[in-house]
Amino acid sequence: MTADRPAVAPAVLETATAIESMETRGAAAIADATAAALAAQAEESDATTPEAFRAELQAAARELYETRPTAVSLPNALRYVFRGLEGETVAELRTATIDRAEQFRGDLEQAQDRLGQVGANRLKDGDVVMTHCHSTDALACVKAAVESGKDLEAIVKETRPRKQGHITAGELRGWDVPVTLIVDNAAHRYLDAADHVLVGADSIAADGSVINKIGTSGLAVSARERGVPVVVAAQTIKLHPDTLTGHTVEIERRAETEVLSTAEREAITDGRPDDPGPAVENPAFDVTPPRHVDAIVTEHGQFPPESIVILMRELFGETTAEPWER
Ligand code: RUB
Repeated sequence: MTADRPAVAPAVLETATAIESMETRGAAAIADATAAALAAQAEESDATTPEAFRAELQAAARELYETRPTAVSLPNALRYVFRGLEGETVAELRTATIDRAEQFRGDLEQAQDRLGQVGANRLKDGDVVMTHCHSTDALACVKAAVESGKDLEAIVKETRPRKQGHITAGELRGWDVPVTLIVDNAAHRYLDAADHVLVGADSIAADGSVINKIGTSGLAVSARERGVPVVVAAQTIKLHPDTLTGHTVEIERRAETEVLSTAEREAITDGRPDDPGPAVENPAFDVTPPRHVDAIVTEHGQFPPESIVILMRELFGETTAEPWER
C-alpha cells in the first residue's frame, strides 16, 4: 500500500469489473456480489493498523460504487456493512466486516423468499404474467406460486438491447412454466392475454417512482390503458434513501454499440465518407411514475407506491451520507 492509495484486493477489482461488464447483473445479484467483495477485501487485507484497514475498505467500496450508478442496492449493501464496522483492532474489524457481509447476504436471500411468498398471493391458478428484463425478485413470486401448485403462464418481453428476457425465459422453462417470448414492440398487443405485468426494480424513489430496465414505463402506461395491474417486486434494499432529501436517481447510459454495432453503422452510412451515421441514445433504465404502478411487493408486505415513503423512513431514517460514512 502507498500512503495515498490504499490497496484494493484483486477480488474487489474482479467483482467491480464483473458488475461493470454486466457479467454480474440485476440489482439483487449486484448487492450480493458487493457484500462478498467487501468480505474478500477484509480477508485479503494485510493492513497493520485499524486506520489503514478502514481506508482500504473504503477504497474498495468506492471502486465498487462507481461501477453502475442506478441500482441503489449497491450503496445499500455498502451502507449495511459499514454500519456494523465496530472494532478497535484490525482482527476485530476484519471479523466484523466478514460477519456483517455474511449477514447481509443471508438476509438478502431470506428477503427474496419472503417477498416471493407475498407476491405469489397475488397470482391465481391459471394466470398469465407478462415480464420485462430479468428480475430475480419478480421471478421469486412466480416460483413461490408454482411451488404452491398454481399453474402459471408467462409472456416474456425480449428486452432490447441486451435481451435479458432470454434469461427470464430460461428460468421459467426450468420450472416448466409455458413461455411465449415476444419482441418488445409486441407488448401492447399481447397485454390483452395477460393478467399481471410483473417486473423488478433497480431503485424506488421516495414518491413511489420505480426505476427499472428501460421500457418498463412504456409497458406500465400500456398496461394501465388495458386495465392490467402492474406489480413491482422489490426487496427493501431497492429503496433509495437519498431521494428522501430531494436527490434524483442517476440513469446509467450504456455504450452505443449495444444498440448499433459497427457493421450496422457502416451499413447505414453506406460508404459515405463524411457521414458519421446516426446518434444513438442508450439509457439502461427509465422511471415509471407511481400512478402507473398498482403495488410494490416487498419482504415486508405489499404497498401502494405512494406509501412506500413510510417504510423508507422507518428503515433508513434520513440519510445523505456517503455509503461508507457512518
Ligand atoms: C436489470 C433490471 C432488473 C432489476 C431487478 O437490469 O432492470 O429488473 O435489476 O432485478 P440490468 P433483481 O440487466 O441492466 O442489470 O430483482 O434481480 O434485483
